[in-house]
This record gives sequence, structure tokens and C-alpha cells, in this order.
Amino acid sequence: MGLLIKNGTIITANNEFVGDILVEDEKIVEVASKIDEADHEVVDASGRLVMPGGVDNHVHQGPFDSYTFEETSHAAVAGGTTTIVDFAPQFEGMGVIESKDKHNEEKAVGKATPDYSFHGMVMDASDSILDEIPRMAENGIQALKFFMAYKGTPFYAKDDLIFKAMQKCREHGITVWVHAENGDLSEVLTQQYKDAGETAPIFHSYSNPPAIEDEATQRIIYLAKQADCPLFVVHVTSKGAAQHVADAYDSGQAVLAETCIHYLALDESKFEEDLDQFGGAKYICGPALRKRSDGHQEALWQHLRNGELKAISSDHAAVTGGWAKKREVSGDNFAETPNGVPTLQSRLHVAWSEGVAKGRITPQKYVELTSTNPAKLTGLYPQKGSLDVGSDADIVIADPDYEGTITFENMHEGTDYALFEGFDQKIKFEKVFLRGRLVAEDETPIEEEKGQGQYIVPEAYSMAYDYWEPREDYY
Ligand code: DUC
Ligand code: ZN
Ligand code: ZN
Ligand code: ZN
Repeated sequence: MGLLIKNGTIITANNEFVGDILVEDEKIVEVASKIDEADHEVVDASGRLVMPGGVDNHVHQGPFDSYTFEETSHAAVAGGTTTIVDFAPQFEGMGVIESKDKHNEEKAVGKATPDYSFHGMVMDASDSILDEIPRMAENGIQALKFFMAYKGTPFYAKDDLIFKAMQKCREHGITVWVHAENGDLSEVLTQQYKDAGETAPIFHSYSNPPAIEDEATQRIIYLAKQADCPLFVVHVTSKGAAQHVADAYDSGQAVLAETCIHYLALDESKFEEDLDQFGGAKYICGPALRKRSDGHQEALWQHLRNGELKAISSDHAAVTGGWAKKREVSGDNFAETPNGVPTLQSRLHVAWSEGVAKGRITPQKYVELTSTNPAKLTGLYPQKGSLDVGSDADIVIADPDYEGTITFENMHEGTDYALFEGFDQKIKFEKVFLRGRLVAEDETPIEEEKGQGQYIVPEAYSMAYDYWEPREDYY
């Protein structure tokens, strides 16, 4: 006896039809216009959308003073996300692989609610990480993130290290992921505003303007071209950076990129909120929110439609203690405010409400950007991000006629505010299945299912390599 989801409007990245899905032993075993009920447990999805569970390819559970899997990862399933890919922080003096295993053991095993996987994240930026690259794929790391930003920290990586890593990564099917912002310029501007006594939240944005992202994005694309290595640019926010990515991608270079939900929906006017209580702290994240009137958001939507941006992730990094903690630590100074925003639970709501409901993207494009491509980019496809026979039965049943509002009372992110408070919510995830088990109903995580998430080991040579052919004149 299996689980039979009947009469739903099935939406995948490349198809839409009314039909049935049969699940047995955690997998999808049949998809057809009509499947006999036999002795199956039937779930009627008439008038509802049936989509693959969301895959979030960019989440932080643990580093940057943020909450861990145990405290917040069940927020994922409440919001329709069944798989998250976390950036395992590298501990000082420890290798990337060993750090990932330690982070998994301490923070995730038995605690994660959705299924999960990891990227490597270079936080002790020295040549010693280069020796690990040949062993990464077999140890469950298919992407390695570097920070061009945050000069003065142990994770600030200079061009020479990233370039040497690129030369090795291409030999071993590892994709280099980069946070592209000019760390020197950010440091200078931040200091200048601090010296001038300009410490209000808006100066976070002025200290980290589009120019620092545009410049670093173009530079890293040149480095990747010279190293002949597939590149993934994380959290693209500006129209200039997005254009650099699009130009490289359209020219045939293996340069892929994402944007994140908050850059599509929020802008720097948020820094004015609750000014007397330093309310802008709620919105301080890296890169900074942009000015809406400069057209960044519409450019990002256009590049998403064009296929030049591949995914909408959350970059969830909910600072432990929330807004109160951000404020306390900062002394009401933007430059001292911990970076990061809680976005895990609302990503799919906002992407639907701002994207599909406003006619910016189709439902199929929505599935592609929030589930299928994120799985491909992280070496998890077709186990995740798919409704094909053989894929994990990670399935959401959603009401697309829902009319609601995002509000703090419904959040499970452990923090003390909802980043998208007051936003329209035009979709509701009525049932969320993870490997065929009901893990959330009416957007409430099911208590007994918390902590049941499994670690999924990714495949190397993920999506960016589909766009890559080794250059013949490489050396
Ligand atoms: N970059 C991220 O990707 N996440 C949080 C902070 C940052 O700088
Ligand atoms: Zn980053
Ligand atoms: Zn991030
Ligand atoms: Zn909760």
C-alpha cells in the first residue's frame, strides 16, 4: 500500500498537467493522468498544485552567530522547503572536510527537519585548503565557497588563493562559489562613515554600494576564465553584477549565479524602519539591500526569466537572539551589527507572491528556480528537485488561491521578527511530504517529524559543469 496523491495540477520545471502521483518506500513510483486507487492511502489534491518540495541551495545553520538546525530548520518545512544545503563553516586550524564532518555531527545529525547537504566554506583562508581539493568530492563536498569580502577576517580570501583553488577544482569536479564584493573598498568606506559619525543603518548600504559588487563580480569572472574553472556567484543583488554574469554566461563561459529572495523583494528604504529603535538592524545583511528606484530588482527578475540567473535561494542566516541581539551587539552602529537575515520560511511564499502572482515568472519557472535548479546546482538532482519516477517523494500540495499575510505569529525561525512582515502571502502549503512522510500540515511542522532529516551526499560535477568544456589551449 502506497500514498496516492490524486487529481492535483502537477507542476514541474518543464511540464504542467492534472494527474496522480504514487509513492512507495519514500520514492515516487508512478506519475500518470490516472492511477487506480487499489488499497492506497489517497490524498485528494483537486484544485491544488502539486510541486516538488523546495530546495534551498544557500542556507546558514550555525556560523555567523546564527541559529542551528535544531532551533530553526523545521521552519523550512513550514514554508514548503524539504531540502536545505548548508554552508559548513571551516573551523580555524582545521580542514574544510573535517570541519564539515564535525559541523554535521554536532549541529545536524538527528536535529535537522528537512533533508540536508553541505557546501564547504573557506573560513581559514590559507594555501592549506588546496591540498584537500582532490579529496573533496569523495568526502561529500562538491562546492567550495570563498569570500572576496570581509577584509581583516580569517575568511577574507585573496585573488591568488581563489585562483589556485580554481585551477585545482576544475580537475576534480568541484564548483567554486564566490561571495563577490571588494573587501578593500568596503573597509575604506565603512571606516570613513564611522569616522564621520554616520552610524545609522542606511550607512551599511552606503558603505557597501553596488560598485563593490559589480567590480568583484567582473574580476572573479576574469579569474575563472583564466583558470578555466566553472564558477557560481552567490547572492547577486545589483543590475551591474547580474549583467556581468549574463554577459559571461551568454558568451559561453561556465558562469552561473543565484539571487536571493530578499534582494527581489526588499530595498534600502527598510533601513528607515523604527529608526529610534535601530530597526534597520533587522535588514542588515551582506551584500546590502539596494535602492529600488535604481532598477536592480526588475533587472534581477529579467535575468531570472532569461535563464542567466539560475536560482532564488534564501541565504538564511538568522542571527541568534534576533533583532534584540543585533541591536545589543551593535551599540546602534551599522558597522558593528551582525550580518544576516531570517528568510528560510518565507522564501517560497515571497517568490510566489512577488513572482508568479505578479506575472513576473510562470509557475514552471518558479519550480525551476526554487527547487529543480537548486538541486542541480548542488549535486542533488534527480534525487531532489524532481517529480520523476525514482526521485525522493518530496512533494508539496499548495493552494494557489490563498489570500493571506506574512506575520511573525506564524514563523518558526526562532528569531524575534518576520523579515517579510506584512507581505502578501498568495500561496499556502497545505501538505508537505518529505520522502513520503507528512512533515508539515497547514504550514505547521509536525512535532514527531522534527529532526528526521537525512544527510544527502552530493555528486560532484554539478550543474555548472554542464556548461563547461575543458579549454584545449589551457596551459
Ligand atoms: N554571505 C552570505 O552568503 N551569507 C551571510 C553573510 C554573507 O556575507
Ligand atoms: Zn556571502
Ligand atoms: Zn550566505
Ligand atoms: Zn517551530
